Amino acid sequence: KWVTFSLGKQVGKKLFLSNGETMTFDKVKALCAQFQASVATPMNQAENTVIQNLVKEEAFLGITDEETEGQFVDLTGRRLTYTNWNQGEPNNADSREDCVVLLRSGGWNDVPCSSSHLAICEF
Ligand code: GN1
Ligand code: CA
Repeated sequence: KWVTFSLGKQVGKKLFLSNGETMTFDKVKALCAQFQASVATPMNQAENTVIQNLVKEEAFLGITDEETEGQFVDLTGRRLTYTNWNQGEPNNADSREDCVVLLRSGGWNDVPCSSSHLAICEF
């Protein structure tokens, strides 16, 4: 099936692309992997702002604490050197929030990985 990445923006050497579709976190990972890409993971404020301005809805980031509760890592397992948690987050609401979305405000919120949010890949 053809995938059309209709939204994109380059920042430094990184390219963020979205097909504008919402899906569960596993599906976002699979979509990006299909193109040898990863799930969007802002490494600094400039990248965070680019993602925030690229889209009009909450988008998954390539960050989880599925392995160890409370210890958020990127998809290569590395601890984060940049975070932008919204006030009061991460709160692991209902003890089931192991994935992360970028809110419209640019802040981050942990949410269930089974929820559906916008897919953004980074190349
Ligand atoms: C949402 O719906 P509520 O208030 O229980 C959100 C949480 C946030 C919280 C912030 C599924 O939880 O992740 O931490 O708002 N839940 C979902 O107030 O997005
Ligand atoms: Ca939360």
